[in-house]
Amino acid sequence: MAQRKSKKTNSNKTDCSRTGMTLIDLNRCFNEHLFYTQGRLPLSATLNDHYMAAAYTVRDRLLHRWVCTVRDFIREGVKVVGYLSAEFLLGPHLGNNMINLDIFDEVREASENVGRNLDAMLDHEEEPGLGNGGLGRLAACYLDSLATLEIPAIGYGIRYEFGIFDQEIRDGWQVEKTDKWLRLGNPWEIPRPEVTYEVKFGGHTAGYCDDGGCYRSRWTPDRVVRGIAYDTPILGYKVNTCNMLRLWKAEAVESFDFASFNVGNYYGAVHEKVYSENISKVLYPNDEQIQGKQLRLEQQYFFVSCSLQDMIRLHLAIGKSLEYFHEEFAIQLNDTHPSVAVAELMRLLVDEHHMDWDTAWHVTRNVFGYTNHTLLPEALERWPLRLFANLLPRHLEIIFEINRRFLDEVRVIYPDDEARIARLSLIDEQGERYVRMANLACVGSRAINGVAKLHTELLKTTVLKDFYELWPEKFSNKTNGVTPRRWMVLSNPGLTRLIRSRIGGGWIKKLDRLKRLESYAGDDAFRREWQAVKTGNKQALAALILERTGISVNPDSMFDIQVKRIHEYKRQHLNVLHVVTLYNRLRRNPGLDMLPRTVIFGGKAAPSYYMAKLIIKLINSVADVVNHDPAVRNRLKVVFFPDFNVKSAQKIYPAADLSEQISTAGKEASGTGNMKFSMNGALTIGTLDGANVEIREEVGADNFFLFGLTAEEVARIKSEGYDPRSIYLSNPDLREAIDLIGSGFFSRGDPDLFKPLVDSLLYQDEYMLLADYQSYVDCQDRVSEAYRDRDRWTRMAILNVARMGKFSSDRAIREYCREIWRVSPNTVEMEDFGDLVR
Ligand code: GLG
Repeated sequence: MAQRKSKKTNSNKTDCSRTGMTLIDLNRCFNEHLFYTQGRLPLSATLNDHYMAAAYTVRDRLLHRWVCTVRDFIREGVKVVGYLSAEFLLGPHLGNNMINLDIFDEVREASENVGRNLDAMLDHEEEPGLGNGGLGRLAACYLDSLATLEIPAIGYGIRYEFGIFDQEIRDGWQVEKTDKWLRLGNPWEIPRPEVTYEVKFGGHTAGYCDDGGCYRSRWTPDRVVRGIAYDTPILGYKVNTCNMLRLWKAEAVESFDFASFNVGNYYGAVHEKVYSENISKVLYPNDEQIQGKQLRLEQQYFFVSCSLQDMIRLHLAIGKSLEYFHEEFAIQLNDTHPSVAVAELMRLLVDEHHMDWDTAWHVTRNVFGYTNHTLLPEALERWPLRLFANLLPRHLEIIFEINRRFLDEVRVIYPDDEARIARLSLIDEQGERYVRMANLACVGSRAINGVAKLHTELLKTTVLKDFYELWPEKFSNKTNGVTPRRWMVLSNPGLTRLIRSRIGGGWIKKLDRLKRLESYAGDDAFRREWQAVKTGNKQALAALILERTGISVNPDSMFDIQVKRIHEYKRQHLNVLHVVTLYNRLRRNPGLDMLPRTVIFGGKAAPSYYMAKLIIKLINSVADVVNHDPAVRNRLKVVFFPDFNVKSAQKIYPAADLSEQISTAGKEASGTGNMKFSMNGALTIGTLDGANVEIREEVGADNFFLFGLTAEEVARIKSEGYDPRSIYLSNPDLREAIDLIGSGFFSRGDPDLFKPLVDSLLYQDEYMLLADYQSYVDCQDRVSEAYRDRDRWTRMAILNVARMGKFSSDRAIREYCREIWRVSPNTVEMEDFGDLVR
């Protein structure tokens, strides 16, 4: 077999003609896939056929690089990052892979050659919505950066048959529709029916003495499920590294229970199959909150167990002993969702691979890192002990043993501090007993990190304070980042072209280089071109809004956008209070010279989160009245953009003038939408929360619209006793806005509809909207003033983009690699496997 190495990285001419990168190669491959994969002649091909042919054409090129990457894994025994995440919100693949392969224009031409518009094909792709929001999207950005930085990595998660629900709006209310993303097949994944692991549930344990006289525990489960690997290639930008995302699908070990079948119980026979497959059936649609649902724990354990077994198999396959597992793998726990991994790795090492406890604990403690993504107390995962014991009896034993040893250590350091011991314990013993997953993750990890400076500080002083005092050296901050490939190059081609025309394309991999744009902020011609790009993006979004909602918006108005999950702490209803305030001004003074604004909202509410759904209804109700009031005369428009997802996000961020990042300070761990807006030239109105703090630091206070209480002030006012009603009574504008909502004005005369919302503001106001209201409205007035001066605004926007270098996920991943995972890049060289594939 002749295998030649081609030195050129991501060369446009590889020797392997099957996956060549020239237009001729691509044309041929496209037509071959149309014919041999889809079984179509061009004259009968549908849009889906063309999309599939394009996808397979691109995928072939990914697979070539993937094969080379795996070859290096095996040959060079490099340390690998295992990123465990219950969510990966990837978004559509085709466009992104074309960008990363650097064949966007060629594929556009190849598709035009078969008479198909590329944009129609890109639009046609169903996105894998295997995540709720920021956390899952962060995981996807990190996979892109890991590959781009040439770090060997595997993402591990669940192949949900149904991802995050599709959102429809009916009569102003959110209606959830099942997400059938696999309906037309998924050309990006490769099923590996031979890569399977068994995962045990339930049953009981019994002690025994092994041959060496050691006391051990044997687990006899009452149910076994099989996990099957589905692999998706993840290519880096203009490199040959192609990592993989390995997602697990659950199946029954035996699809038919023949005993039941033979006695005529057909339904009984398939029950086992249905039951097992349930595990990977659907994503839980809650982003900040979990309820103690058994299926959720089953999902977590299922994917964690498959993933750890897989890593162990890979480790053993290269001939290494498991004592060195932590030297070959660095495993990151993306939130507490996969934290049962700490107990599972102990079980695998001790029970299945017969390692002694101390060695196994050494390996475990050195392999894991834990990222915390939220301070919200209701989002900290705890499992009722009884539920945990029923499902994972052996793991509970292991957790008790870890806890016993851990608390013994703690007692030496803090003798007689029982309160502290109770707080650190892996088991919550007050009232009903719970397993505390964050504590398990902290005890079982080498490194613990928050996702923005402020968040990490708050972790150290609040929810993880005791752990910080115990092990300050384990803590560090890793401020989130987003990938400029998807969030600039792919979604904003106009801006990318403009930036390239002045400073080249080096910034796409080294985002700090955007700094060079600073000198263009004062350049008239550049500013005009910049404005033209923004206007084009706004026109495109306006067309999409019209198509999706029937609302026609004016691209010359300021696009003021808040897109993210709907949650009280994110305060979409504060934004609504501002809208109502503007509306009241117009009603009071019909001739008012007001800056025309289009206020756009988008985001899903967890299906069981009543208040969030009521906020959606409120937005739509206000929109309905405002948009139809002739007195407003197009100075104010309100839009709720339905079904906000990665695909629509790619059209929304580039069209924004103003980015709303208005969470109560101390509540949003980081935020990543804030970064995407800013990278696309929107200015931010925001509180000092999450990564807003660092965005403001980077872009400069003059280029950021700051308002509201600080996290410290929020905490202080709360502790002193906060009285929202007195604010309501003393602020006439606020009162007018709230009263209008409460009066039934926006609800066809029904004063009850929004009463729960109004009451929660007046009598509780957990997220302190009223405290921040005036500061927000004043700040919005400054925004309007600034927008009137287009040149000044554009200068600020350019400086925002120029100073966003820090928020590339490449920077974040470099920090994780250096400080947590201790892994280094490995350049993959292309190899011609010509004789193998010709
Ligand atoms: C969390 C937080 C966000 C954060 C994201 C990624 O709420 O503030 O940006 O993770 O770290 N559940 C989330 O989306």
